[in-house]
Amino acid sequence: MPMDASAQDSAKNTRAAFDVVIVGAGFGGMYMLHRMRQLGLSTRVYDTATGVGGTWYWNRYPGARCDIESMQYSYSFSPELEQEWRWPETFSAQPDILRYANHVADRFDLRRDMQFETTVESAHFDDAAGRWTVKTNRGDLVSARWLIMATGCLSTARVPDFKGLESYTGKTYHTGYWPHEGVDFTGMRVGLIGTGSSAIQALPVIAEQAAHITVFQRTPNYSIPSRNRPMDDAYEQHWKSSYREHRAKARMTRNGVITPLSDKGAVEVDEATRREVFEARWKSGGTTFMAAFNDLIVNADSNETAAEFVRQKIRQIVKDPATAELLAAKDYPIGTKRICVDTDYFETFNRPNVKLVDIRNAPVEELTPKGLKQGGKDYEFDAIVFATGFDAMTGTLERIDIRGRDALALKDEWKDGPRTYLGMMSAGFPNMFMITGPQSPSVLSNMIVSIEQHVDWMTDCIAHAERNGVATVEPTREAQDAWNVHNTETAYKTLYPKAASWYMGANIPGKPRVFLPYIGGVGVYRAKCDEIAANGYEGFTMRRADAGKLAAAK
Ligand code: FAD
Ligand code: N01
Repeated sequence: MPMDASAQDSAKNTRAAFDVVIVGAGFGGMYMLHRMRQLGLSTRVYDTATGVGGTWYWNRYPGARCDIESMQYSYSFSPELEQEWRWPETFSAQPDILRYANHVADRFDLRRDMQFETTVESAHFDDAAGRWTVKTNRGDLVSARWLIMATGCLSTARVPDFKGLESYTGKTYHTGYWPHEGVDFTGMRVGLIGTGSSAIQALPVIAEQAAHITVFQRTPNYSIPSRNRPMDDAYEQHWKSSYREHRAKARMTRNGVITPLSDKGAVEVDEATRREVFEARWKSGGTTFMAAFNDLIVNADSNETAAEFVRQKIRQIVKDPATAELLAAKDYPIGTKRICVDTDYFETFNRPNVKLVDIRNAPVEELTPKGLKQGGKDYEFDAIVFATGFDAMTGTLERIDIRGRDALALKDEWKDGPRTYLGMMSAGFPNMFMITGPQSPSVLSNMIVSIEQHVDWMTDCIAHAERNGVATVEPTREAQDAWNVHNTETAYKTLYPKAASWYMGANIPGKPRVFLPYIGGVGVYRAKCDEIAANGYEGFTMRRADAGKLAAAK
């Protein structure tokens, strides 16, 4: 992994002033840096990691793979990059996406403005100066006019605070902080906790190596086979020959992905037709299963037909009926936790070295020196894998001591859930943008599409401010409140709030139960953001350095 030279000499920047500080060197931070350079702004990027890639740097667990097709999960900002890069598979594996991120960093010479192995600990806004003061764990104390949080939605992995965690003497791993050198599970007795997307991808691969693996499941998940395959040359050419049109189309879809979306509801057709449609989607594979009908996330009856179809598939695949029944999710609608995509997940439970343990009513009691105790039984493991997810969307931001006007703490402002305007800015925190922040489409979309949309919009806004002598940009409380109401109302028109998911903050004890992403759709959201900009940044207050208001909120 190429290491940034500047990481060695962070001391020289200890008191530097930049136009822009970006926190995070994933796809969001990388593209933002590229755009800020185009504006001629001096920029510094910090990341805790030793290299670029964010999610794809950290999540190196076996089987890690994208659930958006490779031709779509990639940057669109450079036609040359689009043409020259070749993806080996239809759904890219983590090492290929990380290679791509490194290629982009090289191609656009991004590393010279990046400082790795550096965690931003605090960011305080100085009202008088109209600047942010940013402190890192390496002693840097820098200031910037613009602060961009490119910190990611799923970047703070969480191990539940199991009693006795420290007493366990075997190896522990979290899928979100996987060792770079990989892990050889050969001959090991492994415990896997969690059955979300990460576990669903990791299990089949680990099971091939391990002597035995015990999977502890609290909630079963719906998963669709990915049908991943080597990239077909003709398919690649089809995309590359008209990338501009494809990208333009993807930007206006519901979730940033071009996928054949039915114009019919599931309950509008007869049972035989429905089965045929689901069967075809199951055969072609991937998240597109949820687009089989246009009402699956709003109509409980329609949703149930899709859920039951998947349950039947599980019953056909898994030979032991009791295990199949445990794996078949029944008490929340399909798709309201992120739909999973797998390669041989359910099939893996037919292996003699794999055992499923239902812990819904009998949680893990404690970790012990040799393993763990659950349901009154002691299990011994050489390694325990936590696939227990993330403190999503707000967790990473709230771990940084962010203080806006009058030392207002973001954590306090958000104690009942995030409060943002468009998921991009929060009132009281001038000049601080959040790429794919809470209450934006973010995790409900092809995230590269959403990242590019945010970065481009923010770049235009910053350019507008720079051109017009604007010192601070900040949303009004009224606009923010209206967006919060809209975000919640939109979510409650769907079935999503019915699941205890991380979208609702339900996976973190004590986290407020509010729907975190914006579900109105990528295309709708983009049009709204564009309209706001065209109307002179409606809902934002822009102040000149002399405190005169340039554009008041409407
Ligand atoms: P990230 O990639 O999360 O990067 C954020 C960076 O900020 C990290 O490198 C982190 O170290 C750094 N950072 C955070 N806080 C600090 C701090 N205080 N100081 C310094 N650095 C900090 N999305 C899809 O669209 N399709 C998929 O198939 C898909 N698969 C995924 C699979 C996994 C396992 C996970 C976890 C996520 C997946 N996602 C997927 C979502 C994925 O996070 C986004 O697609 C995208 O990579 C996010 O890029 P980002 O730059 O916004 O954030
Ligand atoms: O995390 P998760 P993830 N005791 O939160 C269980 C993206 N992603 O890393 O459901 C026992 O989904 C928890 O149980 P429950 C994608 O957006 C994409 O798998 O809360 N179990 C659950 O089973 C995804 O949604 C891909 O009851 C405990 C699991 O741990 C997001 O990242 C691949 C527990 C956590 O599942 C997060 O996925 C990977 C406890 N105390 C990730 N605490 C693709 O395929 C938690 N669990 C593209």
